[in-house]
Amino acid sequence: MSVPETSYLVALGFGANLGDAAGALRRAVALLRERGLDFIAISSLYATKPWGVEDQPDFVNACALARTSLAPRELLALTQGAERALGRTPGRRWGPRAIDIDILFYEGLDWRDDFLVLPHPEMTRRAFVLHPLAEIAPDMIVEGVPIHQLSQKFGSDEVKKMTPF
Ligand code: PH2
Ligand code: MG
Ligand code: MG
Repeated sequence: MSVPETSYLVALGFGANLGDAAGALRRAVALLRERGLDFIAISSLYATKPWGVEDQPDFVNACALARTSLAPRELLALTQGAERALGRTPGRRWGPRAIDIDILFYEGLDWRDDFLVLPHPEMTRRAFVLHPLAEIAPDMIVEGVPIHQLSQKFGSDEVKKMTPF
């Protein structure tokens, strides 16, 4: 008989703005699932205006909730391996990308090292994260405030819901 492993709730953010961006997000979820991540909820796809560097194509974004028994750095290795497998190449900060998979939140954890900061330090400033996440985790609390409340600070003009995932 085996003892069940403890698992933790995590939130992931997905984005892409090169080539078939919607397809890249779907392939990313399929690959992470194949590699053992247990998805609980996935938001709609959203068409979003580029943030940070504005002179680039619009993005497709989505967020997901999953359960994992991986430690944070192991989860980061998983997401970065999936990015590479899906054709992500090094590029400029906030610039165009074939796929981006960010760990936004890890249950019960405030974490900071040279490679990973949790919760994601920019997530509360990004409508392209807050709108999709509010769809699947409105009551999740980050920096003391529920996601649905944080998302209301932003109009929906730069973030348009497209289709179910
Ligand atoms: N990702 C970035 C920089 N800017 N803008 C949007 N709309 N969506 C993104 O996913 C995004 C961005 C760097 O990760
Ligand atoms: Mg990112
Ligand atoms: Mg990233």
